[in-house]
Amino acid sequence: MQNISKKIAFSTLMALPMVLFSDPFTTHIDIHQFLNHKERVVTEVQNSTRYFYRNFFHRTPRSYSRFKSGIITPKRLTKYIDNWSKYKPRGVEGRLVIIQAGATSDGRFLKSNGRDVVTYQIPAGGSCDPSYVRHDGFSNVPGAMITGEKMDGMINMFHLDPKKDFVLFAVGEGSTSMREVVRSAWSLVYWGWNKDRLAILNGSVDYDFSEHSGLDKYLVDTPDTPPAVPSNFTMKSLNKDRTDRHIYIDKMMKIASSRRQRGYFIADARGTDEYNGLIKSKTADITCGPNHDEQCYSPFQGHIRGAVDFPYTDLLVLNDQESDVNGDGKVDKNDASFRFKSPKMLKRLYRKKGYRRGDKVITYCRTGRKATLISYTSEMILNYDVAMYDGSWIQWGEMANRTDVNGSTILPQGSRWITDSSKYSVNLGYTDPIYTQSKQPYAINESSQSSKEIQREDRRYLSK
Ligand SMILES: [Ca+2]
Repeated sequence: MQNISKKIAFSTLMALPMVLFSDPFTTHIDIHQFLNHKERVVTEVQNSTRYFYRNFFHRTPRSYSRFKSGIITPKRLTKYIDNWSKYKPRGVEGRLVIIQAGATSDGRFLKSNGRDVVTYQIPAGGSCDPSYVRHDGFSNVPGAMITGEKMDGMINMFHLDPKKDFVLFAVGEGSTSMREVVRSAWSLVYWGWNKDRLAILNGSVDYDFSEHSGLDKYLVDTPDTPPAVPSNFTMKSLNKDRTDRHIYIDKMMKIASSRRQRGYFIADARGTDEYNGLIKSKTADITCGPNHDEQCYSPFQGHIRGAVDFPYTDLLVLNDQESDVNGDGKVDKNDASFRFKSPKMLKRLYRKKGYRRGDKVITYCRTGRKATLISYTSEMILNYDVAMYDGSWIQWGEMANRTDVNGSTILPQGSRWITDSSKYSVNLGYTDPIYTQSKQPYAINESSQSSKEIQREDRRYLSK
């Protein structure tokens, strides 16, 4: 025991100079900066300290077979299903609630036992609704994080006890609903769900439980029916505020325009062509043009200054097909596992993209779905500090001093919210004519001083 304490004390001592003086935050702090930017420095020291503690007590396992939450293997899941009370992670009191997005290609679901393991189905599209909009105080954010009320509605639909139950999300088939499933899991993280009681099945049910795998005995034809009457739980009872996992356009502009962006690793999850501004970023709606029946595009393309090209598919294994899991008569990339790469490979991938130890990961994509895979990986697998710019390109790419085909000016010249300048964006390309939703649907409040209203509202909800 004494030896261990000595070892810990020694390691702490050795690590202390690192916390105080090492990158990414504190290398170039001199006394003037310290006096001028005391608050910033304090935050940065706090960040470094938090990073140190996160990583001192947490070591990412090399293989997913050791994960009991966050992301789990089919083998772990079969143990959970076979004998939940025996194999459940320590400290979990409640049930295993499996939420499967869509059936497998032959219409099947993970089996339950009607007692402490239940399986509910959600539509393959998950909880994702791009027409869901919230206002951040400056403009609308299409497809924003759901409100606390909606979150509570979701947990109560399935009687999820936020203080007891373990929730496992599983994708029925292929990769298409992966984004929505991870977004759902991320919403639980954001609203404070205990991370030790949350997981995603690594790979689709189709792949993991195919006949080929020998695990198809864990599949049944019908999922459980959700209770008829909703329960009355609330995420407020967890007393956990993780609203800092999302940032908004004002903060993103500050980070984008800061000179060296030291301490940030900004990941653009959309795809290389969108990153390079080579293809037009579409919005979900077909309400543009003079007759309001044309595809909407963002007025300009490119990426946020300092962001790296980090397509979310880079996180996944897309070439390990072994058998015809989707039953279309051929074995091709659509039969791949879509599993997450191993933690070791992910770490290497982040490093290759430019992540440096202690960086805060900032993620975005077009609507905030693809980017959640990077957010989730950072938070739940690698234990990196992460925040998501939820507005993403659907908001960012709109904020120009341009006139759309309907004759409306989006932002007036000189507005502090204009993002199509080299100060904020790179690889600028323009859509012409501008098929955009323009000012009205975005409800731009140009004179707004900040864009923190969603965060404020969510904090108010949690403290009520
Ligand atoms: Ca196939």
